Amino acid sequence: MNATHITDDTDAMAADAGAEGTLLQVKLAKEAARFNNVTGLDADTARKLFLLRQAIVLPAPDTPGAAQELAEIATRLQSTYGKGKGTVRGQETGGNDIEALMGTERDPKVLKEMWESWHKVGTPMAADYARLVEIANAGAKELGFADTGAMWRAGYDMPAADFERLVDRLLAEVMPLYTDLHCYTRTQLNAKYGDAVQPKTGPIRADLLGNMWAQQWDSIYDVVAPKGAGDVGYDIGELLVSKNAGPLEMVRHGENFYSSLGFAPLPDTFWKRSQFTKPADREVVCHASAWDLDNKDDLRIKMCIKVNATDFVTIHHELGHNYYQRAYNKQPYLYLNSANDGFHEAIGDWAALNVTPEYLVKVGLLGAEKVPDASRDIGLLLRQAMEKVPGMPWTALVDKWRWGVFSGETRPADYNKAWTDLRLRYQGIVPPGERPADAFDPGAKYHIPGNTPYARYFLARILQFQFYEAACKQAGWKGPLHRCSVYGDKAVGAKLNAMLEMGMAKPWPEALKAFTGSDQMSGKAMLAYFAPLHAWLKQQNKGQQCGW
Ligand code: X8Z
Ligand code: ZN
Repeated sequence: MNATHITDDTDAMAADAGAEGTLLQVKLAKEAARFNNVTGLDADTARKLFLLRQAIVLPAPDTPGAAQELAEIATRLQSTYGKGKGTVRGQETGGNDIEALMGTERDPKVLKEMWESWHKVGTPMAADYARLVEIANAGAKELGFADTGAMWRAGYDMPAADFERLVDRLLAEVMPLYTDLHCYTRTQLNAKYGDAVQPKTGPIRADLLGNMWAQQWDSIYDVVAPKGAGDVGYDIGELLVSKNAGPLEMVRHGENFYSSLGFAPLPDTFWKRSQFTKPADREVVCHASAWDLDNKDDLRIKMCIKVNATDFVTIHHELGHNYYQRAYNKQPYLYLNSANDGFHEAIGDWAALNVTPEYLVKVGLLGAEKVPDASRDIGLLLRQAMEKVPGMPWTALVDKWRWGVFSGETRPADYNKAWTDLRLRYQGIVPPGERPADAFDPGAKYHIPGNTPYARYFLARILQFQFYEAACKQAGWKGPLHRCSVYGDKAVGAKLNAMLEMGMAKPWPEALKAFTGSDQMSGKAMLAYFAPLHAWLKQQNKGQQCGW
């Protein structure tokens, strides 16, 4: 496939297969749509018919050639991204490398160069994207949805309009925490770089935050760490390097966590067939993903692993997909999925929340004498907040942008302006300089050319903390929430497995209730986790003009 070997030929094959798949899915969806107004169906049949109608990311209309054109565009977008390059000090650099370097480079001139050169990847995508929107919308209309965005929002066991309100309600819950983190971070960046690079007030320059999309800021933890208490004493990447642990050992650590909860080891084929590191001899799509090739146990991950803390978390994230896939593999075909797509993204992130200092001691990565004591809690929480909290506005805005694009509210001529406006409004960030008239910055984020809906990551950010709080309660944990690790707890594992096994058979509130006891998504667990930090941030921000 073209994900692990991009050539013109594999692109052509992928496009053909994609078109065939779309045609079949649309045909089945239309047959299912005939039952839209039929009453008296049992709940299970009605659910399956709905899933059949709704479970396509990009539908094509019946018009001859439309499915083929859509598949060719989608393939071209994905491969353009996969082959994308930027420059670092004039040196051409691939996406995976430039992405990692954004976390370590500290020269604002070079960061600007990296950010701007990478964002050029989007420019040739703009026209293709506008055409893709046209075709997919025509397809969605034929299936009875107002537009493709409305179809995506319909996948949450509630009316599409209610889902939009749910996202806004959850975001509003956690935004005060984000705003305080933004304020504190801006102060530290101003102290480091000075007014000319980062002013004391207003938005933050997007390229200074240690990540190409400013979606997580933990890579600049060293820049914002408070003196003394901020020295948390270890960095997972450095621990791995000191142990001579490479990508494979990192994946073994991930597997070991799930094994400790009672999950069966990964099959041999996983180790033989996965792509763990970037092949030297060909172009691949480096953006991490997890695969289930036979709906049974041919599980694989595809990554270009680097030995650092970010990829340690991402490995846990990808394995979460694989364990979920295997847990629900006995479900009927249409239920071979997570309760909603946020659940799929949340399991592995939940697992990574259990990577506490005490856990690292247990698995032999950290010396017991190096465990940071309670005086380092603010540092630990701040580092964790830098990783998790910026994702809240970011994961909400990516699909807010697409919803506007699919509904037609945002016209192709305004694609980039709408993106930059949303980034400012929700994240409080600005590009490092004027954007060129032909810029298409959304194209420089994998999930836009990859056509992966993104609201799932927003839900996952909320859900992972709900899972974590519930699991720690089940385990009888009494200390500060962020120090809890359920590593080795088979009872928690069994309860988790019970939720995973349900697949998509039941509406998501039932799955959530099975594991957490509540059927409501809520930002409270996340806020409880970060409560001591939030109080500290408010102290630090006294006298500052927070917001942007
Ligand atoms: O795309 C991913 C995963 C794919 S399974 C690596 N994530 C989002 C992103 O990178 O933008 C995980 C967190 C958010
Ligand atoms: Zn994922």
